[in-house]
Amino acid sequence: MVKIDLKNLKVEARKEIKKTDNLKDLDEIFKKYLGKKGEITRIFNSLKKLSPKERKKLGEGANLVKREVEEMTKERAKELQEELRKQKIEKEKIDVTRPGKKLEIGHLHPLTLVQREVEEIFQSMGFSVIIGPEIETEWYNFDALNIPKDHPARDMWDTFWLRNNQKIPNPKSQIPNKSQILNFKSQKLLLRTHTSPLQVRYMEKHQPPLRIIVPGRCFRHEATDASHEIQFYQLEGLVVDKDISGANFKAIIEEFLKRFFKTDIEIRLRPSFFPFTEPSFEIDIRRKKGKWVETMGAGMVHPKVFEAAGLNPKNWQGFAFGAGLDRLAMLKYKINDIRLFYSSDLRFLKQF
Ligand code: FA5
Repeated sequence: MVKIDLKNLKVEARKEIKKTDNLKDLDEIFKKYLGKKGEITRIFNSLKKLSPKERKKLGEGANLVKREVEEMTKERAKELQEELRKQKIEKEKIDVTRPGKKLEIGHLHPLTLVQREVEEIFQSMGFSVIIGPEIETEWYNFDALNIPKDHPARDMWDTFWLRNNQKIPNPKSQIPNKSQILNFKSQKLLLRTHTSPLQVRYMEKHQPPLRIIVPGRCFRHEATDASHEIQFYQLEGLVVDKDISGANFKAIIEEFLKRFFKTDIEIRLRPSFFPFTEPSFEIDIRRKKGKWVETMGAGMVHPKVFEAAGLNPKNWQGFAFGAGLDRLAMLKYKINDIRLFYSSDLRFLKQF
């Protein structure tokens, strides 16, 4: 008879089961003892060769060891599963006391900040904020502002013209009647070169007295440099009433500049020419001892502009101005190149 040391087998199995640290190895150990060719299974298979007495003794002993190995494996499996669960929890644990990762949040563009600040100042002085189209007709951008075709003054505004298939009445093929001629307004499209078209657009629909500002993007087909861009922002201002003078303009602009710059700045008025104002002047601004920056065109509203808007120039007086918002921002933040605003350079933008 083969001597089988069941006690030793059990001790060995227990040692191995205890030592294992993962479920896969545990499964291997289980198979080593109780798999098809396992050590305990082999004992059972050998029983038939034994005498009934020996069979009973060894069978009972092997059964006991089998149950104990099964029991130990079950226990260890439970322990290993519990360890795995703990490890998983540990891994997924969130430490709410740890400092959070800073999220990158966008912020407003310096030109938007300046536009909002300017709007607030003028609103507190009783102005309404109006916006208008960036694509304009030739009529509103030029003709209605007393800048007729072929007039040299048009060259002041290098224009981006748009291709549009507007049917303009051809006097040769179709004789326009009198009202057609009177009502004819050029619908040729362009990118507005300034915000002044809104003067006429607004006065057509609103009876004075009125006080408006119009912030908006303008476009000019010109070479760029440190103070000129092909796109830039203007702020139009228009005040119309029965009795408005240049003194009103000066007071309002001085108040605005004082509140906007909050620091000592110098202003210089130069006589100038705009077809839609008479008299006209240009306003340059500089910070202490700095370079003069041409910032604003202005003047008293020309009678022709009132007429184009359907108002009687004998009844109304007004002043208008058009300031470069980019130039105001440059002066305020000491920026020496307008092109930085449109460069999308985060090193620049993050400073605001
Ligand atoms: C005008 O555009 C007139 N419409 C202003 C005006 C309005 C006069 C109402 C009278 C009454 P001007 O072309 O000078 O004028 O432009 C006005 C301001 O816009 C300039 O002083 C400047 O600050 C700004 N500006 C003009 N062109 C550019 C440009 N290419 N890049 C940046 N800013 C510009």
